Amino acid sequence: MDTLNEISKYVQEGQSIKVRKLTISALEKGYTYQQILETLITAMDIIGNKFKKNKVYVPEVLIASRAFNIALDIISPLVDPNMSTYIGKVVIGTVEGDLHDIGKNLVKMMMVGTGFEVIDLGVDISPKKFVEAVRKYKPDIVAMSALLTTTMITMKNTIKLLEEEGLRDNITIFIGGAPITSNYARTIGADIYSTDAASAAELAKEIVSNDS
Ligand code: B1M
Repeated sequence: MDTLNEISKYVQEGQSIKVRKLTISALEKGYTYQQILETLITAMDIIGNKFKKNKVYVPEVLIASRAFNIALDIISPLVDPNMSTYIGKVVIGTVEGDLHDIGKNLVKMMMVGTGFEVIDLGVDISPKKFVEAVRKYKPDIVAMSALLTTTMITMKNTIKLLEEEGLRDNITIFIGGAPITSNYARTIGADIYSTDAASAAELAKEIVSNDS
């Protein structure tokens, strides 16, 4: 079995230590971070489909996700921009009640790679915490991720609170995640929406470039 197939197998099995070693070894062997990333995403897709069909359960998915995030941490520095390419600041988080962070972490990685400074608030972020972060960091973009239909509403509540606090006008609100649609984004007054991490970074770059 080649290294990428092994990474896929051990991500699916949630074997973090093996995934860490194999990711480092794959880089040493000359595999690119893109090849490793594709492998990780495919492995998560396989786990996701098994989860949907009740062939695996939350604990298995959780340990697979940990293994995924460990590998992502190893490859992330490879997409760091050099300082001269800095294009703006993003505050990102997964909304309150939602613990899914793989998609958010991918968006963060791609945005960093595009030249953004990204402040990652983590998961389960309330409207109040987003507001505090906007006051503290003064970002160009607030990026929110949601994977549950039940937590999408927090995006709307966050926008509302930013408006009430007089902070809405100077920032771009970017939302995404599997249940989000362009129609939903429009309805709640978000500025941009995207379906995947790569286009998220490109769109964010376009927005900031048009503003300057
Ligand atoms: Co959860 N889960 N989960 N889960 N989980 C889903 C989302 C689900 C669809 C599974 C299913 O098929 N039934 C379902 C949601 C149903 C719904 O609401 N419609 C579900 C459920 C129900 C639950 C629990 C309620 C299960 C339970 O406890 N009974 C529970 C809720 C916990 C909570 O959050 N409060 C739960 C728990 C978990 C784990 C903790 C076990 C784990 C998360 C671990 C972690 O993230 N660290 C987990 C996982 C991994 C999944 C699945 C299998 C995979 C999600 C994922 O990481 N995909 C998921 C099923 C599935 O999607 N097939 C599922 C890979 C990732 C790369 O894709 O996150 O979509 P994604 O991100 C994409 C795009 O959406 C986009 O870019 C990314 C890549 O290009 N994107 C953005 C994401 N954020 C963006 C932001 C942007 C722009 C683009 O701009 C800001």
